[in-house]
Amino acid sequence: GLGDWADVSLLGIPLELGASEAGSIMGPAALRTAGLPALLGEMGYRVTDHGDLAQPAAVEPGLKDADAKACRNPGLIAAWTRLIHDRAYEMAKGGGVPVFMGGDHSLSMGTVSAMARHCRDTNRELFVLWLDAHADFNTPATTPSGNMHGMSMAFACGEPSLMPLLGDRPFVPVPPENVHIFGLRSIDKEERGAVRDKGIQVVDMRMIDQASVSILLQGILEKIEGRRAHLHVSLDVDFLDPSIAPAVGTTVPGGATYREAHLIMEMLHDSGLVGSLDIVELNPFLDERGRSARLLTELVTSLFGRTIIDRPARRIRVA
Ligand code: HAR
Ligand code: MN
Ligand code: MN
Ligand code: MN
Repeated sequence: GLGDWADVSLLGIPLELGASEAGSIMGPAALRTAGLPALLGEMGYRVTDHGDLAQPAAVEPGLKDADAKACRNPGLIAAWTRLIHDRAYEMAKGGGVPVFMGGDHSLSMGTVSAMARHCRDTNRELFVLWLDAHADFNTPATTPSGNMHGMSMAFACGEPSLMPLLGDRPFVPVPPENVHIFGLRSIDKEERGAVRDKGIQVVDMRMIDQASVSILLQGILEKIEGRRAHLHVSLDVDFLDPSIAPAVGTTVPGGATYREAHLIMEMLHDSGLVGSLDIVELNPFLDERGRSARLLTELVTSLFGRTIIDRPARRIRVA
């Protein structure tokens, strides 16, 4: 509840097996080097750093044979998904705001499913803000690449062919109408059909150009405000324009600017709705003198209430 606003729980998830390009295994280390835990501490939060998860051994993923063949590393992604889900669920139960430092976007199969389960336990509605150039709504049957980071939103919404990845954990799907993809500018043909048919809410880059981040995000927040809600924010580095955040394997031109990204974080802070955060796809091997890691760290401080000048205090609310 509101009382535990001051607690932040950090977890490093050094996972790169969901992507084709190696390097996001170093993401948590780069965010630590950029000073994320220390800065949150200096801002007055009680920060608990749970360290990095250790790579689990592969499990039998339980997918149909053809589906397992269509995916890269399904046995390891299944093992990671279960491990991440278990830890994220425990962190949510412990109170405070969990911040998951990735690692590629397949980690959100574990974090979002854990937040959905936690919300069911606590009688809250889960909303997801997916800040990403991509929809990540592929399935083993539609994936053009086999990369499972392109499937995590489909999993979280209950894609049947992916369900075995979670093993015996209770699966709670996110209602597709509660999912807001924001910043979309790269989507595969079949993914596009699925996003439309499921009723996923999409703000693409053209809409942002025409209507502004401010108006479009305000609309989403107004829909959520006043409900018993938990907003999970999943920040994919490729949401940002590659000119300001080059450290990602799947850059797409035409992304969010520096100020658009900060404004989103500032508005999210003021909403008091954010209950948990993923920072994903940071690939420090592709960075330029740490600038992407530093920008992400800055964005997180904006989400946690850093302002340019003094404003009336609003605190992040813990769902
Ligand atoms: N849509 C493509 C695929 O599924 C690319 C997905 C890239 N995903 C990420 N995360 N980088 O958003 O292969
Ligand atoms: Mn993504
Ligand atoms: Mn992406
Ligand atoms: Mn909670």
